[in-house]
Amino acid sequence: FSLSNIRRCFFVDTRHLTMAEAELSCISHGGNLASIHSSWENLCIRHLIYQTCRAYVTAWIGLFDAIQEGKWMWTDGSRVAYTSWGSGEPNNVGHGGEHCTEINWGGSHYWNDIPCHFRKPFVCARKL
Ligand SMILES: [Ca+2]
Ligand SMILES: [Ca+2]
Repeated sequence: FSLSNIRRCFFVDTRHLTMAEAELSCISHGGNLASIHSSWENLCIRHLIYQTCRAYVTAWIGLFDAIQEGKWMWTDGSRVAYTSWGSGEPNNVGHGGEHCTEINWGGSHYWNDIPCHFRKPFVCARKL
């Protein structure tokens, strides 16, 4: 689907990797971890995860604040204009902080910040 006239192809990888490993995998396929810029895109990506995994499993997206706490950035360099944090998130409460983001938090449309070394499936996006 398209975003601001930028067409992108999305794909879900079901391997459980750390956020950095997931991003490097997306890069090796010519993309980045998915950035999300509207509730519509959030919905579409959740649908794609459901189609692939038969459940709304939690998965990495490309949002991180590892460079400076509270300064959220997308790995593809796009501007952070939309977020869907769950209630009380991002809370940065994990041991060593929480600087990476999972989608489908609680099986719902919310996001949660979690430690980047956790292993999760992930969603890549590549510009067409
Ligand atoms: Ca953080
Ligand atoms: Ca959190």
